[in-house]
Amino acid sequence: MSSPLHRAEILRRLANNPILSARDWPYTVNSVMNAGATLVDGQTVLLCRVEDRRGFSHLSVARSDDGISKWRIDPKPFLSPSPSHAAESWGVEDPRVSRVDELGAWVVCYTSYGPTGPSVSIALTTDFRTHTPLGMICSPEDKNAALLPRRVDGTFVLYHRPRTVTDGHADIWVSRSPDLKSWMGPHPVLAARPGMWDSDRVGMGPPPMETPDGWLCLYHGVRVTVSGQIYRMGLALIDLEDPTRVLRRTDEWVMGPSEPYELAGDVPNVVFPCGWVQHDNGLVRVYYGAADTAIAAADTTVDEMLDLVTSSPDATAAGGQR
Ligand code: BMA
Repeated sequence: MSSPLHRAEILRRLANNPILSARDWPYTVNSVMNAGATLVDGQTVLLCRVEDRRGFSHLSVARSDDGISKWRIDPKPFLSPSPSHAAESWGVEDPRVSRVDELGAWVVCYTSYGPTGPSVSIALTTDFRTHTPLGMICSPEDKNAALLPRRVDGTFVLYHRPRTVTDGHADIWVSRSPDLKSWMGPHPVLAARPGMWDSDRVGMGPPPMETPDGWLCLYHGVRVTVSGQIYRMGLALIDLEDPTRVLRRTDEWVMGPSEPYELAGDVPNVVFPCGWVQHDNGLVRVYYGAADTAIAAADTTVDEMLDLVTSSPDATAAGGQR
């Protein structure tokens, strides 16, 4: 029951969730999940992770006029594992899509997965029909990469999640590049918080969104419990001029698994955001993977997210990293 003591949810699930699942696909697949998202000529384009029934993933395009329904799904994958690239012989996963006006293109950051572990690769596209691979940019183990949509202080900025320690927890780091080929860093940015809902691992969700208050970030956090892992989402705000400096971070999660399609599936208890689309009227639609089985969406606004994150604890006391 709601009472004045219950806070309203800022991410409101669509009534027809999940909006895409394996049964919508024009060919036989196991599951669809974790989609990057963007607008192309007013249409919503999702770049979906599609897992086939061998267990390997590829990336496929789905388009919709309203971003909710009547999805047109391409009959062939947009990006499949490269046969000449052993590091992705187990598939390509979890794309984040950034529109980079300077390049007149979208940059797709995705996880290449193979026997050596997950690594980060990038590709360019101008039409979501063909792509130009730019290769692996972060060696194993590394994943959850998302590029800012513009340079900061002359360099491109990539958030990613290397596995740097042996105790199991993993944090968000940042690397910078003058040309998307050579990379400097990484530098630690946002850490898992012992004892909290994001105590074990954190990873950037969609490419951070530029706002007057800072780069608005939606990230996933993982807690390992005796009955398995729980994936939830939180918000953070990063300094516009210093991409290593976290200004604010919500103490509480902003969305956790609670609906049947999030609680049950190939991997129960997972909400995993990789894409969001900002509309002219201030609406932001977040696309997330539900239980590694389907794609769901939730609506919010930039103002609501900023109100919440700017009233969250000051993170700069911890040296701008939390
Ligand atoms: C992460 C990634 C995601 C997946 C999540 C939950 O490590 O592999 O693709 O959604 O685990 O299984």
